[in-house]
Order: sequence, then structure tokens, then C-alpha cells
Amino acid sequence: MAGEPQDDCLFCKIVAGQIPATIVRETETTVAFRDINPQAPTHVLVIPKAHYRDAAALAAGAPEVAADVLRETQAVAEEEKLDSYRTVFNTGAGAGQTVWHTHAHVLGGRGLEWPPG
Ligand code: IU
Repeated sequence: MAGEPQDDCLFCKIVAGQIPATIVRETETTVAFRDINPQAPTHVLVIPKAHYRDAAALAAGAPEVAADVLRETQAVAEEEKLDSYRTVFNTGAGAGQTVWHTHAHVLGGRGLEWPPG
């Protein structure tokens, strides 16, 4: 069912505390943790605790939680003292999505080029 934990999802396991992660923030509906393969001095992932495969599915199924995720990206940026930062949702394999549980990348602490690769 939409939003339910999936047995084969690594991020559901992080939410459940079954695999380790460096958690920087947690709310009733979200968790933020450091990416294991950081692409910038700050690289934090903000995820909903509920399982949705991508940002569009989250926005359709639980719009209030999608708003929570966006608020948390801002909270992470403040906590990390980032003046500028980039929030990225990769959607689909062609865009680089490799984990099928909605996650916002918060990247900062260095100059970021545009367009991205
Ligand atoms: P992507 O947008 O689906 O490509 O992002 C997945 C990210 O999850 C990627 O940056 C990984 O380094 C990161 N990650 C992680 O932080 N911890 C994990 O256990 C796994 C992936 I699997």
C-alpha cells in the first residue's frame, strides 16, 4: 500500500534503525542523514518516513509530508550554515535515481555549476 514500509528498501531500513546512518535531523514525518558518498562538503538526504518511490508519488500521495520534506531541506541548510545550496530530487534512472524511496539531496559548501551534469 502507498506509504507502507517496503522490505527491500534501504531507506525504509534507515527509518526503522535497521541499518546505520549519520542522522542530522528527525521529525515526526522525516529523517535527514549524511549521504554515504558525499558530492559536496555538505551532502544531506532528507526523506519522508513513509515509502513513496519518488517526489511526484509523494506529492500525490501525501502532499503535507512533501511540504515537510521541503521545510526540512531549509532547516538542514540553516543548521549547516549554508548561504547557498541546491536541493535535488532525481526522478527516474535516466536522471540518476538509484534508490526508489523519495529523497531530497541538499548540497552545499562549495560552488555549484549550472547546468548540472
Ligand atoms: P539517487 O538520487 O537515487 O542517485 O541518490 C541516492 C543517494 O543515496 C546516493 O547519493 C547514495 O550515495 C546515497 N546512499 C546513502 O547515503 N546511503 C545508503 O545506504 C545508500 C545510498 I544504498
